[in-house]
Amino acid sequence: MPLLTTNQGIGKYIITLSPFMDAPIGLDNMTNYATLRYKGTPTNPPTILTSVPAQNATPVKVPLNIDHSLLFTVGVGVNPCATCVNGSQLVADINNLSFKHITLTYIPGVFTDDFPGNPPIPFNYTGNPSTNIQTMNGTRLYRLPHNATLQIVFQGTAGLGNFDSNKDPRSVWLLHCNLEVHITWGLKMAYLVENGEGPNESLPPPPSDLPKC
Ligand SMILES: [Cu+2]
Repeated sequence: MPLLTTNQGIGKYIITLSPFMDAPIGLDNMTNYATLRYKGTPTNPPTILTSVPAQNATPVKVPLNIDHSLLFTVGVGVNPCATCVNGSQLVADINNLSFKHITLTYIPGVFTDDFPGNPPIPFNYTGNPSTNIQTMNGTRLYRLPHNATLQIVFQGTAGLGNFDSNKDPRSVWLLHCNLEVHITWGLKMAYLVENGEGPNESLPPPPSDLPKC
């Protein structure tokens, strides 16, 4: 995707650059300015006053036909832990599932493909606060056919993805928090993207010398 398409009329332009941030986290919120001068611009072009677009006014092309609509609630829970100081440990979860394994080789029977696309129990916003904040542990994947389009509503926090459906191969794809510590708490899940048609849309078989479990 080009960063800048120079398809405007000959002239001198101002470019501004500011960070996109949709989470309430402190950051260096400066706006950078630069000028862009097209070839053939007169030495002293007229100056036209303009205003800077609103913060986060970023046009994004999104697909309009969706195959899978997911709602992911992201939370923190407390699970029993026999070896921990207080007998319990903080965990994080997506749809109440704390993902337990770092190694992501897809081994049939170890990873299952029943990751819930919605929270198992809808939160009662007008009820009493939860008393049970234990999560389920699991190594569940969400299965997607080749070339599927999905949208995810995240509740609780925001995430940025970098999956490029045009370039990235079919495989198991990990979705995780951007904070390392939360990943160790289980704030992750994975997609299992099935092969499509032909070798260009399929994962090659593992090499013959791949170590066995
Ligand atoms: Cu996190």
